[in-house]
Amino acid sequence: MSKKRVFSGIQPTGQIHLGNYLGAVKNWVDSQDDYENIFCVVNSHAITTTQNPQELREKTFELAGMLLACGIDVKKSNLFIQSEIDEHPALSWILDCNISMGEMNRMTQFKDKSLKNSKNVNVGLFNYPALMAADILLYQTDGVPVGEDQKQHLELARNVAIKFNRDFGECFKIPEPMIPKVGARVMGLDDPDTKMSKSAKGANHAIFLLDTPEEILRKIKKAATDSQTAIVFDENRAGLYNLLSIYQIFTHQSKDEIEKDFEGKGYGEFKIALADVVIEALRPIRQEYVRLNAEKGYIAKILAEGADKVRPIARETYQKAKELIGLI
Ligand code: ATP
Ligand code: LTN
Repeated sequence: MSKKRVFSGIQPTGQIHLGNYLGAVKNWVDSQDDYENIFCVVNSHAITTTQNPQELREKTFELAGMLLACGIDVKKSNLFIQSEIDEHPALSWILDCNISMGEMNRMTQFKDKSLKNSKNVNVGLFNYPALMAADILLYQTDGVPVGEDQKQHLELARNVAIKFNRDFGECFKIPEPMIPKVGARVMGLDDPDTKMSKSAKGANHAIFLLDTPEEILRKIKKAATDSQTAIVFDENRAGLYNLLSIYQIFTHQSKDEIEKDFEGKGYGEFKIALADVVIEALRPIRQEYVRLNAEKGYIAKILAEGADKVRPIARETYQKAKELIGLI
């Protein structure tokens, strides 16, 4: 039986952090054997917010290197740059013409991002979910591994696919969201009520995958908790809950085991244990990143090969959509 296909994307908008890693990238890596995998550096999405052109180019290759360092294996997965395949914006236009203003207006990420980028609220930012739907639908995707924050966008992708298939004839597979049970929403260390984000300011907000051991320890020591003492999983104690969830993912222990190990111990001791676990998990990624980054030509070759492999799938779907809608 052939494997199901997964597709996911990540923007080259800044340094990749523990939220991106635990919510998405780690799951891509861990399930590479189970699926046919397509992963994409979505640089066209990145220009919905202001970018410096030269920096964007660099960050695109750096992010691809980072994904390889995290364990994306090109023998098992295709990795490519979104802008290398013209069918993404082309299909996005057809989808635009099949999404109502009302549905697009409900997207909460647009509201959040337009508040954060009030000087540059452009039409692309509003249309962002249509381009994301095109990314997914072009590849006849079965599953989309993402963090919790992308749930609403995936629902829109499903809805537009269902509507198109109904109105014009069978064209797109209806994709299923794949959202992890733990790690789907890693919160900011300085403010456990907001999700960890690349764009948030604050020196202690996020742990980046390239942080040094010293930086990781410092940030975890400073992480916001509360005035209680017991180390237990309690969703009402958001700061501690966030730290415990990170610990749980890296140690693969059950909640009971973790609570038992820290019985009678304080925040200080738990934070040091957590920092140790995170430092050791990220150490090989950082080392591999440094090694790979010295080989820019290698990364460019991987990306070109990835695009060449998936392009025929995108072309076939786009051609079908065009025909069904009467564009040729
Ligand atoms: P940010 O808001 O941090 O700038 P973003 O929203 O631009 O990031 P991407 O970098 O495109 O997001 O996200 C890549 C993947 O990481 C997506 O699957 C997204 O759901 C996931 N992700 C982003 N932030 C978190 C988080 N705090 N917790 C879990 N998953 C996350
Ligand atoms: N919007 C996503 C990034 C993204 C994506 C995709 C994720 C763009 N296209 C297709 C999954 C599938 C985000 O995380 N901000």
